[in-house]
Amino acid sequence: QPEVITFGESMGLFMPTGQKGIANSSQFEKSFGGAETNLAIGISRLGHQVGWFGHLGDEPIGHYIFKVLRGEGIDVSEVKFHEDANTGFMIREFISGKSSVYYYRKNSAASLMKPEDLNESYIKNAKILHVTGITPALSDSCRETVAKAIDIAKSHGVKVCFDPNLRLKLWDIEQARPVLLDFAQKADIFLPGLDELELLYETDDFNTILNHLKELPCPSIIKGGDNKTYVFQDGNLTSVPYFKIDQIVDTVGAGDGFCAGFITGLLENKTLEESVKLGNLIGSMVIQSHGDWEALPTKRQVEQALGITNHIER
Ligand code: KDG
Repeated sequence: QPEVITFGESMGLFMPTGQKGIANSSQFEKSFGGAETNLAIGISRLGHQVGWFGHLGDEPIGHYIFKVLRGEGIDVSEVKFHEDANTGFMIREFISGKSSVYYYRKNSAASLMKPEDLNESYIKNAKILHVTGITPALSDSCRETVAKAIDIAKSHGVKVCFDPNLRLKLWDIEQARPVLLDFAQKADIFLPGLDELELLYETDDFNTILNHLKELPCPSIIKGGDNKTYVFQDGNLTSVPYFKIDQIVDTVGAGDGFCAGFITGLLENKTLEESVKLGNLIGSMVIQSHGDWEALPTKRQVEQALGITNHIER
């Protein structure tokens, strides 16, 4: 039985292999990504039982994602395949140090998810349900599915972690704001980025943001502020510095890696600050490599990075 359950859309990911952008490249690397599958892979590699579900197309990309997730040790027993809808995909390019993502996910299999698909007995036995603000942006039925999953979790005492993961290519801030703030209000842990809070609360004044967060009934973990992650609980603000790294290669997936480390900390009964430290470490490892989830470390790699065990080269 998974300790953590998460769900959402996972998509094929194609990236030009060389330095050329999408339009001029003739070779592309194939992978896949999705905030929730990135998180699930991260938690599984750190040694915990995790389940992911979502809808995939009954075609090669859907099968490929399913097999990799199963190979990573993730419980995929609740995944559904569609014969009449495809897995979404995205193409991502890096030009002059900037990444741009183009989505091909309208009417994807994942967007057809609906509340009736949820298996209450599957969710109720978990310790944590992790949801993101990407899923409610996909369709009305996806938004209702997230709302129902949160209700199910809460009625069974399953903790809800919520990462707003604001994607302005999927909906505009006016549409997103009421939905994301409603989910934040229901969460047991809110995991926003500082840039997202500035948009959600329409201010770049940190104190004003904290005043808004004070109204939420749960702690907020604020990612991405000035090389540190903030913990804001019961009006108290603390912070945990980022790990120093030599070179940032690709920041996509860092937030999901952070959440994977943070949630693993919670599962291991660490304090919020200790959990954030693990989250920061995982995030710092993800950004040193291309791809959303490939560089997520195993438990042993984390112990080596922290100097708890030695790395023997040969
Ligand atoms: O956090 C990384 C995700 O943004 C990426 O994997 C793709 O889930 C994704 C999305 O919808 O943007």
